[in-house]
Amino acid sequence: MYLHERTDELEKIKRYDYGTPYDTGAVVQNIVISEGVPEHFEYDDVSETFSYRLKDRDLVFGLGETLRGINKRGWIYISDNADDPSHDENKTSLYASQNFLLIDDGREAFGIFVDNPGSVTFDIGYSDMNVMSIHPMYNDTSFYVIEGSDPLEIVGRFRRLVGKSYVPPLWAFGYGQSRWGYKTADDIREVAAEYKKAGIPIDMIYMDIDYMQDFKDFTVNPERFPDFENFVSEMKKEGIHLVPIIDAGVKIEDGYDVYEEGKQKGYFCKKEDGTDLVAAVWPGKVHFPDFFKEEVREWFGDKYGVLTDAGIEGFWNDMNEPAIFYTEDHLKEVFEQVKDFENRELDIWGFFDFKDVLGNIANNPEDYKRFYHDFNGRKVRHDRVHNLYGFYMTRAAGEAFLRNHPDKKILMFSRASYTGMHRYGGIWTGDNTSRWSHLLLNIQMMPALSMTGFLFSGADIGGFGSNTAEDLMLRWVAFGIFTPLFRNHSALGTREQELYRFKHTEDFKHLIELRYALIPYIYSSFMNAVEKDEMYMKPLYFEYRDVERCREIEDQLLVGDDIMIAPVYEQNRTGRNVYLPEKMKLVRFRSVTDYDEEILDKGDHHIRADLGEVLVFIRPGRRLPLAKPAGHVAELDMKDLTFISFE
Ligand code: MIG
Repeated sequence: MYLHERTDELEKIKRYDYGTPYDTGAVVQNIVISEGVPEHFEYDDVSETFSYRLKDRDLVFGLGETLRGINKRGWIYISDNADDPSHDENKTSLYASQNFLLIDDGREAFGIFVDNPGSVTFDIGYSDMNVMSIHPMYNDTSFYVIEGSDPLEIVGRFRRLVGKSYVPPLWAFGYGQSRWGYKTADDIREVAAEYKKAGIPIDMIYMDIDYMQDFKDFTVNPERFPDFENFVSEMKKEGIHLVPIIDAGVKIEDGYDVYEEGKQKGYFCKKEDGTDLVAAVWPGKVHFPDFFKEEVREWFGDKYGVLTDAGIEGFWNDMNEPAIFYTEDHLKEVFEQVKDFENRELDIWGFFDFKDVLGNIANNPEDYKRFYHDFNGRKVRHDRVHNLYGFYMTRAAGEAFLRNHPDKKILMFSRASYTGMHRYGGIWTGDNTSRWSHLLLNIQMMPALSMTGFLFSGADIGGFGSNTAEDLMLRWVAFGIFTPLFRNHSALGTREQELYRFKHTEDFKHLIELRYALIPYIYSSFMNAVEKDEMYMKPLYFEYRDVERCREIEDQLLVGDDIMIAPVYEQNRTGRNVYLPEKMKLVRFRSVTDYDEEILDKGDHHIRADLGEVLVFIRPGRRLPLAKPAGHVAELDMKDLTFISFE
């Protein structure tokens, strides 16, 4: 880029500072601070609220991992990373804070990025249908306004502001099987063997908390996983990468090296009085590493080496909002309160108060005020920078991978996130439920994740909580084959949902084979999005801004530059309505080799799609490459491609 072009480019981004903003690490460009009120907004000093009058035709996109639809109008969203497994439409927060929004009336568009790591409320026409108001809980904010002529240009500019997205190893584009409940090496061997028997391609099996010794990070239970290193290579010979989970909390246990070192070096988060916070998560009592300190990140990041030394090449970081079952201090208070209740005659209201005391122990907001970080020499109470915790845990890992394995890509994705983390890893969207509405939620969340740079992302396919059903699984997999992170995961105690357990094993095999055949397209579209700061999945509107109908299409997506998809996400359907913004070629896949093609005109169509079928629409002048399916990504011949084209 020429210098004058760069200068021009930077002039399209304006930054307004309030209070004393933190250097969160979200932004990688140096933007000079402008005076005055952010363009398009009014600012109220008293309530510390930014407000924008929504025009009738304004569409609002963004916020990454959030609930509801693609157009965010009509609800209130709060960036306040939360471990909440019930993703109902009436909730306001999930595990992520990706404070980028794009507002577009079809003629004029602009983006905003609110760089504030505390809680930020985005009221997008909830309190007043015609007003969008933005209120950070704590004033310390860098507020960016990004100008541009259309949504794609604005997204690109935002993405250059926050830096290049993380790229995983190629094999991570394969299919992965996960479940909370694989307890032994034999459990995992069985999953691998069953996939092989069914002829369903697979590249990863995930290891949930049960592989650890008493839920201690960077340990492996030697009874359940004897000779772990050999097991890792045995699986690798089978073409399978094992991907273990790492949790944020470090178990308090004498003799446990991670605890001992962290304690001795003062690496854990401290309370006001300087003692280490004691919380409880899966391991029982834990301390939380203070990932805000570079030294701590280095130390914790290097610990992943315990597992990479054994041949592990990928991880998922969990419970890093951080999730807190209880803190020791809060529990003490609760017991005191319970005693009070015991000594008084409980009327109905008293009973409800009592229930609240007991029911609000986990992830209690007051607990996030009980500890502090050492952040660039500043002592900061956790709640003011809460949304950075998961980012910095993942950053610890990502920085260590760069340091210790500079020539290698390591798979990494996290549950909690903040903008900037997209440079170090992807995300999965947390504990969804086996519901049809959550398949739609997955479809609608993906383009927002693409906007914010979290390109390597996906949901728990089939649903994490509650029991899945075979038809839901078929439809969800038929969509999941297009998401970069493609993982079937479920919770302990729910119906087992490994694909070989169902009756239509052949259909699942065909779907996963189709995914593998599509990897050349998926991977090159993904890399293109990384390199050019573009979106991997887009709402139709972003490419067909002049086609009126596309303003409201929330259940069809563009994948890369060449195709559109229209997943079926309702039960007992044999097809669905699809709107074509221009003439396209429909390819209805039953398998990689069994498909029919039809050219369809612009407009509305009802299109048949039976269980197990996948609808792909090729745009004019584009073509879809297909590889020959293989059992593992490493066996794919990325050069031996056939093409379905629409001239
Ligand atoms: O409290 O490790 O979102 O994927 O299976 C639950 C057990 C902890 C939450 C994660 C989920 C994982 C589960 N974890």
